Parts: sequence; structure tokens; C-alpha cells
Amino acid sequence: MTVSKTIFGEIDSEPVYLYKITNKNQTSISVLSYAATWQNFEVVENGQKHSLIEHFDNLDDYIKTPYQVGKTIGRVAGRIKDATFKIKGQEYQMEQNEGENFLHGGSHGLQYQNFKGEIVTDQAVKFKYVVDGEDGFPGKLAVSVVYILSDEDEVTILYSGISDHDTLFNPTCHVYFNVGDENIRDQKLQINADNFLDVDDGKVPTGRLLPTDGPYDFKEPKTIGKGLDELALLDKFEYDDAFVVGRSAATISSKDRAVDLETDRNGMVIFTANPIDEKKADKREYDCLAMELQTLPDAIHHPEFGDTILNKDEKIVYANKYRYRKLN
Ligand code: G6D
Repeated sequence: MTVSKTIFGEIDSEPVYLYKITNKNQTSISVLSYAATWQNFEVVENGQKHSLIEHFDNLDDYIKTPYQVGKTIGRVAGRIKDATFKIKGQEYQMEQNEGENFLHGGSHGLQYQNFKGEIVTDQAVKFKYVVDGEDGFPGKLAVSVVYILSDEDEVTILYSGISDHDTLFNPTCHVYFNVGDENIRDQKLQINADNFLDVDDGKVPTGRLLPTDGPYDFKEPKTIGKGLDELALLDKFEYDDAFVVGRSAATISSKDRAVDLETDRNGMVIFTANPIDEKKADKREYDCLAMELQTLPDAIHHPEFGDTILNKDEKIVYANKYRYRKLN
């Protein structure tokens, strides 16, 4: 195992570092201090390198992208209806950064912050940042995000948070997978979910659970293209949906390799996109799939979706895992 630290760029006159962990199989992950962004997940097969996730090779694209490519999203991933919520009877009004609603941690969320990186071991790097009252969130929140790569080609991301005030905390990594040489439409997806969330026109959950039937049925591996074709019959043309998952959440695979996703929470959002070429995205020519492990969106308004409240002085740790497997 080795860990390297190099300069990747500069933001607000501060250096942005890239940390790269490489294991005995020459599998590597690269993470930026900016937004604790998962910049690359690279495997070597028969001497050939293969990147498994969408990524940019320059900081400017990460700063500009509206797609949050690989970035840590927080305090809260997803949407909060009407950008307001109550904790123990106290109401909080957040910034309405998407219509009436609140999306993805707001304009000053974790995805826009340059974390402080620290090499913890030869297979783990920790990123720390403190946010305070940003966009209407109550309290100061100290966040740490630890990326770990094992010699079994498994990536673990540990999120921990502690606050001086009751607040919310539901972070995720907005990583987009593309695990093969074939088009994303020809890659297969399996999602271990019997339900996904009904949403309103603003993509905010209504509270209803829908059965994973038809285009939403990935209980058995199915190509993403077949799913999109089934969606088109319903006059829908993208996946941007939250599935109710168990610990073993999903697998995305190509003919040559797979990545298994695990989480200690109950939600996974998938989102078809083409962050590299928005013109192609407009034509629904997608090149990757976001797979965002988290507690179900807008849980603060739906207690049955899980608990995203972080009580004052309570420390919480969440774990997301991604394991690469070669298939032949
Ligand atoms: C759009 O609705 C989608 C979100 O799911 C995604 O996370 C974001 O773009 C990057 O808002």
C-alpha cells in the first residue's frame, strides 16, 4: 500500500491536494481535498488501466460542474421540501436553492469547501471541515470523511459528524459509475430494492413508496438501456430516483468487471447523466450513472424514511462501501 499527495490546483489562494492510495493489485483511488471529491477509482487488468468512475483531470471542471461529480454532498444530500424543517419543535428556514425547495446542502454545502486532508495510514486518508450556520442550518458541524482502500479492492467511505447544536446530517458521495468499455446503456444494474420513492413535480418525495416494477425493477441484473427503453414507454427519459435498499444495495457491471455497493443506511439515488457533454445529456445520450448511498431523501419530513437528525454533541458515523470485482 502506498499513499501519495500532490498539488491538483488552487482555490481562493489555497492549495487543493490530490491524495492517491494504491494497493497491492495496483488498484488505486484518488481523492481531492476540494469537496473531499472521489476523483478516480482505477483498476489494472492484464497491464491495462481502467477507470470505473466519471472524473475530470482539472480542478476548474470540478468547481464549475453542476453535476457534483464525485463530490461529498452535505450537510444533507437530496431535497428538503419547502427548504424548511423542525427539530424538537424548533423550525428552521433554509435557503431555497431549487425553486421553493432545498437541494444538496445548499450554496455553501460541503461540496463547495476545500477540506483539510491528512494521511492517516498507508491505506486511509481523512478529510476534515467545519461548517457553521451555512444556508440556514443550525449549529456548527465538524465533518470528517475518511477514504480507505483495502487490498481486496474495496473502497470504504466513513462520514462522521458532531455538532454543538441539534442539526441534520445525511452526507453522500455523488459518484458516477461507468465500469466498462461498452456504452452505459449496455452495462447492467442490479438494485436490491422492493420499493422506490414517489416524488412530486419538484422531485421531492411525497412519502409514498412505489413497487419496483417494470422500468424500476432491477431485482435481477438488467441493462440500463433496457430500463431506459421501458421508461420511455411511460414518457420518462431519465433515472433520478431514490430506492429503498438494504445493506447490500446494488451492483453495476460490464462484461469485464463489477462494482458492488453497500451502505449502513437505507437509500440509494440513481441518476443518469453525461457531465462531460451536456449537449449529449440533453439528447439523453448518457455516459454514466450516479449511485448515491444515503438515508432516504427528505427523511426529516417522513420519519419512516429514517433519522437524519444529529443531536447536539452526539457523534455519528456512516459507512458506504464499493467493491471492485473482475468478472473474467
Ligand atoms: C439534478 O435532480 C438531479 C439530482 O438528483 C442530481 O443530484 C443533481 O442534478 C446533480 O438536480
